[in-house]
Amino acid sequence: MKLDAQHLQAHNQQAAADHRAAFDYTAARLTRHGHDVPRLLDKIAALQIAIPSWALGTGGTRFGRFSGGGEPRTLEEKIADVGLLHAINRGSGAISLHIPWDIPQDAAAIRALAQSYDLVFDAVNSNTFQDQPDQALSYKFGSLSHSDKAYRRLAVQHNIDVIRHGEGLGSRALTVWLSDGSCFPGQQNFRKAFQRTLESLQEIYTALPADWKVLIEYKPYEPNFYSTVIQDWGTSHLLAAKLGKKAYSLVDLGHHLPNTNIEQIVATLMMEGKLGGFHFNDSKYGDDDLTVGSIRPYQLFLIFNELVYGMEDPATINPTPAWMIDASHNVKDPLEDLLQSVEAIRIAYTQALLVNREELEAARENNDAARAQEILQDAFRTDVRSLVAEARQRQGGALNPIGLFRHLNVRRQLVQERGLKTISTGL
Ligand code: AOS
Ligand code: ZN
Ligand code: ZN
Ligand code: ZN
Repeated sequence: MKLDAQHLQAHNQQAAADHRAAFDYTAARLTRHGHDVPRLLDKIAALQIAIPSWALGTGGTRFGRFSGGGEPRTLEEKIADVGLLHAINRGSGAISLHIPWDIPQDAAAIRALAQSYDLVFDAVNSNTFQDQPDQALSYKFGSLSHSDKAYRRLAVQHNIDVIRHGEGLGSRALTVWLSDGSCFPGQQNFRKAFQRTLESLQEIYTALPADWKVLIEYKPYEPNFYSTVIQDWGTSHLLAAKLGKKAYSLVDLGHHLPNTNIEQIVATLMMEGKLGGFHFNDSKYGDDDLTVGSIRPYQLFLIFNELVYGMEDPATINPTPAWMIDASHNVKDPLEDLLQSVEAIRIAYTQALLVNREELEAARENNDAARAQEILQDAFRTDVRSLVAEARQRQGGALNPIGLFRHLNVRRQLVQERGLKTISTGL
């Protein structure tokens, strides 16, 4: 389904008076505090978050999956869903594909279809954590790190194929996440597994086009529960540093052991110019892949505080990271879930833009911890929702994305179009 622009305008009209009052109040207060509100709105509007093709259907867990109906059955339908999200919120103008779940048979046609929705292709994701039906050798005991060269060659070739697919779509990055590791002490030689992974990545790196990046994602455990070859940011950074200029680390928020200081990892990677991408989600325990901002919004703000500092510091050597969501689960409508995630990201970003950096640095230089906290929390506790809504409205989006989604009965229409029992390709 396509969004009817007039319907959107009418819906915005209903919310206009309330919105105007909130926006005027916030804008006036921020202006009094020395902020340039029009500039803030431009920055908010410029932040575009890629939607993962695997999040458009109900994700489920290893215990089960409860389809919600009307889910996209093809890549074309996935693009239509992201197009709809983008038309509503104007903040999800990119899609991150997963190969082989989303093989573009005709790249030019798929690219044109995406363009018709104002979408570009962000990083393409390879998959050597599952066996494909016709696969000659199994990844049960690893892929890029496998003890047998023939298996490694297969996995390397898959990654090169993914790059080729991505080239056809105008994508400029490959994200590699490996499940390689071991379940029991003694099962694997850590050093050999690392060395083999490095060698495999070097072969993939050689096949990267000049203007491409490879993003190396890390995760401490799951599906392997004793060791994971690329377990943490240090290992990812070590690989990226050995590979060269086009290799970067990718931070997935759910891929840290409890209480890890993720904002400090972000700061360090950006200082080194090695933060290439982000997978946003939220979690209480592990890689829970919950809606962004649903559990720890303050942590998300602190992470954005480092990201904004890293991007706006005149001495920065870090390219703008690729922003992607990596969340999907069982209970919400996946499209509402994604609207909430994009909103949470834009809110945290906006709050981070409000941090008074000069005053914060002065407080730090004076070792004034209380003042530093006041500065951060003043920004975090500012209700910026009307700024985010104003930026979205100026871009042609909805003041209240979920309100519009429900008002239009989008899910009912999708069920009518696609049926109640739909299994999207992928997870
Ligand atoms: C897995 O835990 C990772 O987050 C990866 O990014 C993975 O490729 C993605 O979630 C698709 O399964
Ligand atoms: Zn991820
Ligand atoms: Zn994950
Ligand atoms: Zn995840």
